[in-house]
Amino acid sequence: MSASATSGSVRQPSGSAGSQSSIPAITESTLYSTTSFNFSAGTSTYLPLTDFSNEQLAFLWDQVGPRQTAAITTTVSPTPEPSVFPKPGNLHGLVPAYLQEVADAKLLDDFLWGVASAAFQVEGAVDAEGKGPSVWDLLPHRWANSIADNTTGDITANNYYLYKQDNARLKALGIQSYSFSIGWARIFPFGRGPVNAQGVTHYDDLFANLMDNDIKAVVTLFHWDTPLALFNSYGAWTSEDIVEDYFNYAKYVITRYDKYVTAWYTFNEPQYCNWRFSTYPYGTILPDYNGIGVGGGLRARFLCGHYTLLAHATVYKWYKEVFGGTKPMTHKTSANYILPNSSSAADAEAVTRQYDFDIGWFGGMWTNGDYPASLKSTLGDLLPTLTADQMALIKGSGDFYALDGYTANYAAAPPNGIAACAANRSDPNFPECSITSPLQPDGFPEGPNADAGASWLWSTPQAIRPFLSFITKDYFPTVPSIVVSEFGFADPCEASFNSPSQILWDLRRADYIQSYLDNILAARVLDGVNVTGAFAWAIYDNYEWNSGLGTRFGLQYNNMTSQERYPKASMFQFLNWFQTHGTLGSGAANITAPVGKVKRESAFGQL
Ligand code: GBH
Repeated sequence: MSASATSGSVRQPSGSAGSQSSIPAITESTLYSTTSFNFSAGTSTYLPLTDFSNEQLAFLWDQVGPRQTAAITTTVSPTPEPSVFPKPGNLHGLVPAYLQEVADAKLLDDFLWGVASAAFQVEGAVDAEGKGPSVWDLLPHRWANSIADNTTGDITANNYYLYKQDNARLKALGIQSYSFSIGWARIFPFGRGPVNAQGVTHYDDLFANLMDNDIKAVVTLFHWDTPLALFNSYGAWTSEDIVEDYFNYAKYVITRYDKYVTAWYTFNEPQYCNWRFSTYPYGTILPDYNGIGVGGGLRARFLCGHYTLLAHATVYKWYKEVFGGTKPMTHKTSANYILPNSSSAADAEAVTRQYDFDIGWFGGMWTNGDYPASLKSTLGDLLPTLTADQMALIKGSGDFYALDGYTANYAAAPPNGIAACAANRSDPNFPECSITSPLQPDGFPEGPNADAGASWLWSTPQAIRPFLSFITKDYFPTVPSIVVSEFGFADPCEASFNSPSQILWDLRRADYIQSYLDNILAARVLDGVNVTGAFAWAIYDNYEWNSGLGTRFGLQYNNMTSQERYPKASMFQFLNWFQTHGTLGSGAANITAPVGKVKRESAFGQL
């Protein structure tokens, strides 16, 4: 790979930034600070957010601590991709089709499909070109042992500089769409205030490059990387101030990039608000704000959810009614298929409660805008009340349902009973009051388990078919269409292998993908579910939150030292599926790999 200077290879911002152009830009990435961040002061009191100087930015980076820098720190011009990739052959072909009933079925051309990522997990370039820190830049540096392998996201896949090669690879593989997120603190280093022109230029060029490669952009505005300055100044998602700051950020991004975007997600998985918000180390490395206090998990969780919902709905309304946006917009939902552990009424209620807390909590757009009754009665004053105006805002604030549905669970009522649990905030199973398990009622695992760093994940690809029906026909009958916005698998111990030859034949992931996609297709053509898209997580190995770099979800192996990517067998499984049932993008390389099904003819003659 050859590196070329950023200034020569990056396009200048084009198009109008509207009224935003009067906002002063941060011009320099050179960081300097004459003061050091004082942890004891910072965790006992709020830090006012009135100073948007470079020095103040450096002060924020002091809070994070020393960062790592990649070997490559300028945008790399792509080299040609192979016209044929190394791929599975005749001695172990791809996993055969699971569902003969849909073996010949085709998707419509407008089916949206591709691979997914998120800014923090793939970009690296942690403090490059004027970016501000996000809370996820802070945590791995300062929260001792919070990351399984004690790695940081400072470099990860270095996509910030390698995106041109990455996009060329997507094109060569024939992938139609790329689902990725924008880093809020790249555009607004302080979360609000001045726009960082260099960060904007980066995304300008990313969008332009995707267009040049005929890859559709599916964009998430927020995937958990909250600007750290907003934590320092008011506690981020526990304060209603976040709604306005998020709104301003969203307006900026949407105004600038709407013309390049095929579908918008306001938020990734608010269920994990906003990824372990309620368990952040308050009072030690983050301020103990708003009287929520250390251990105030539930209050933080539901306040965060509340402001997330309001922020989502505020952006949606503006997008449709003021901006006049026509692209489909929604938020992504994290939820898994739930089966009752027995035929008892109590276990059936446990299933319903689990769904209420997973998908009902953020499902107001498909109902009257309110929280489910079970949440209101169980949580009491832990759940903020929605006013009539807020409910009206939330109701209808989505154009389609986006499901990140990876796995399944069995649910049982707790031994002391649901009523006793729901009445007691100290009960270990409060507030769901349902106990979930990956074990079948007979004790056998529901499917093969993933890597230990994703112990929640079990390969249960057949669950997606009834789940899609359940969501769209039973739980939210008003849903017009549904996209599986993430699904994927982490093969056990992949990170402990040290050569591509051991890594590339990722059988569990390949098997999961084939069966999962077959079941999506069956939901569509046999069950009549209007499922209109599917995105595999992930484009390549990346930074898996608390599991760090040691748990891998990629359909491409990424060598984190050389930053070379290699498609795994699962990638060819994925591409083969869309070649069979849909369409691959123009300009694709020859990606055809043999399927290991029993045929009359094979490479070895009659079988
Ligand atoms: C997705 O979440 C995320 O959107 C994506 O960023 C992530 O990389 C991908 O999954 C793979 O994990 O640690 O036991 O508390 C999927 C939903 C939410 C499932 C957090 C795991 C933590 C379980 N995930 N959850 S636990």
